[in-house]
Amino acid sequence: MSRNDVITTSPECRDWMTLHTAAAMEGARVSAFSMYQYVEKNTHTTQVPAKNKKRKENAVQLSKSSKKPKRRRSCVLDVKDSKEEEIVMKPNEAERPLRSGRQVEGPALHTLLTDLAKVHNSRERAGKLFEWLIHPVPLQSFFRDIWEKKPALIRRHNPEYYKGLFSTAEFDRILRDDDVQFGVNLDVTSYRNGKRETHNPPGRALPFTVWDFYKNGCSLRLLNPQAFSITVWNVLSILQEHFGSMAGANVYLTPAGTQGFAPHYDDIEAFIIQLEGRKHWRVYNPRSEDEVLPVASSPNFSQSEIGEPSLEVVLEAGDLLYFPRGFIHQGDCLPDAHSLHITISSYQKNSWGDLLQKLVPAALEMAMEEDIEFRQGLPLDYLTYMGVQNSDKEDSRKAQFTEHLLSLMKKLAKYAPVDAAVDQKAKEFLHDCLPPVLTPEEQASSVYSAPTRIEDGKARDVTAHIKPETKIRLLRDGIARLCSEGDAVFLCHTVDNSRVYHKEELKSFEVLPEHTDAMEFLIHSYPDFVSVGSLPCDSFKEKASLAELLFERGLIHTCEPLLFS
Ligand SMILES: O=C(O)CCC(=O)C(=O)O
Ligand SMILES: [Mn+2]
Repeated sequence: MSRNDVITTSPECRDWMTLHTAAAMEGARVSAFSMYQYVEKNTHTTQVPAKNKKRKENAVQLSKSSKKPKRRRSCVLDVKDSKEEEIVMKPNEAERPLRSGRQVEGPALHTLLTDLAKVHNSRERAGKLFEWLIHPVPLQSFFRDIWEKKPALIRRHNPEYYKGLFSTAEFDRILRDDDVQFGVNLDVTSYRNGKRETHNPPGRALPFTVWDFYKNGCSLRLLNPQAFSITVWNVLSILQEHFGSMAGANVYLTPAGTQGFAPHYDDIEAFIIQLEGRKHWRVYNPRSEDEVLPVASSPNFSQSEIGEPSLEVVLEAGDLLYFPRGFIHQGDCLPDAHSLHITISSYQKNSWGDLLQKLVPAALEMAMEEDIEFRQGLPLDYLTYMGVQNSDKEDSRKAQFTEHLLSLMKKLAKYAPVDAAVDQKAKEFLHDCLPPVLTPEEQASSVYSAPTRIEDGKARDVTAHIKPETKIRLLRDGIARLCSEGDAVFLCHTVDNSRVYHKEELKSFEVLPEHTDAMEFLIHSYPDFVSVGSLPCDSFKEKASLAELLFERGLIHTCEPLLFS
């Protein structure tokens, strides 16, 4: 370990370490000395199995590197320790609290969400919520220095910081009140003596059984807490707008002195939020370039496959640990404390490569349609000199073949329908999105507060009075998008999505030609309210019919509550 790799702890931390080390040493399972240190160990090499030779040779003259990844120095930020703040914060990027007053102690979550509900622009609201999550690291430096690059620990010394997000009591309430199914919504797991097991019985996860598993040392993973907890739903539905990519979550409850999962890496950016108790975490750098920002999660690893951790820490309630996809991790509970954490995730399949996966086939389709060179036949004999079985053969035709192929690939770029491919990504995102949790104001000024149309078994005529001066806007910035399908234009939206991932199809409806300009105008006007009269349609009838349609579908709200009669 080089001298620079050691990040010193604050004096408070060292006292705390001494105090707790003795307690930890009594525990049989955990290495007490390493447990309470913040240490970076980057000098260890881990053996990676040799790659399949043929796989490399299959690439068209493109060599694939299997180099060790660059050293990644994780970030430790102790909010009480100004020296460590300097690791990630420039002096002029000082604290930017959401609210005035004390800065280290964030406002309780419910107060924060109430305050955020008053933020006029939903995108700004999303940014502020993310700022709160990673506070006091400024947004800009997080995305510049940490995101997708290295782990970061924010040690807060404030067990209340994330209070209200989720709790063991809420877990119990959910098991009692909701239809939680083993294997679908809840996993019961253990990792003992290097063996990872799942213990899910069939059927509904009733608390009586679930807590018995827990008592016997099993971990519990609640797979989609957003479906059961309004707060988690609210937080994720706001954050997804900041990421422009689905925000998901899992909750993990682990009994004292146990571990529930084997070492592994995930295919998402992970924000581990410690809610209750403590957990000892070990995080390991990706083992090779191939495993940096991987496209899929790993299998379970054995301890001998992963080398030494680059970050080892005990998370306390209120702390945040971030690591990018590809960083192997494992967490275990100390003998004297249980742990409850929620992992908020994003950026699954949201890379340039994922966009290219949409773009390249579409470009090829266009090129084949428009360019005869792409339709000309392959050489009669190309199978005799190309392909893996001929890879060691010397043949002058090979160079000619690859050269022509590369010239076509270059040409392909000219046909790339970039906007259409981005729209494909956008549609997938809209489908992945959680529906918005409406603020009281949004609720009061949208269709959800429209008067009932049924009285004493009789349907009533209720008319919404949409006038030229009625001011409207989309409910949220990210809830709808215009997409073209052949000659037709559709409005895809999130408002009817389910809290359960992909339970519903992507929702959309066709936008009439006389409404498309107005729809675009409305989308681009956000966050401003615009009067119905200002919509670019030929007649007020057309303007009002679009406003009515969007209101009825719950996509817009009005500046002032509408009048009905
Ligand atoms: O808590 C654990 O044992 C594992 C949790 C985990 O893998 C995660 O949060 O991504
Ligand atoms: Mn994980």
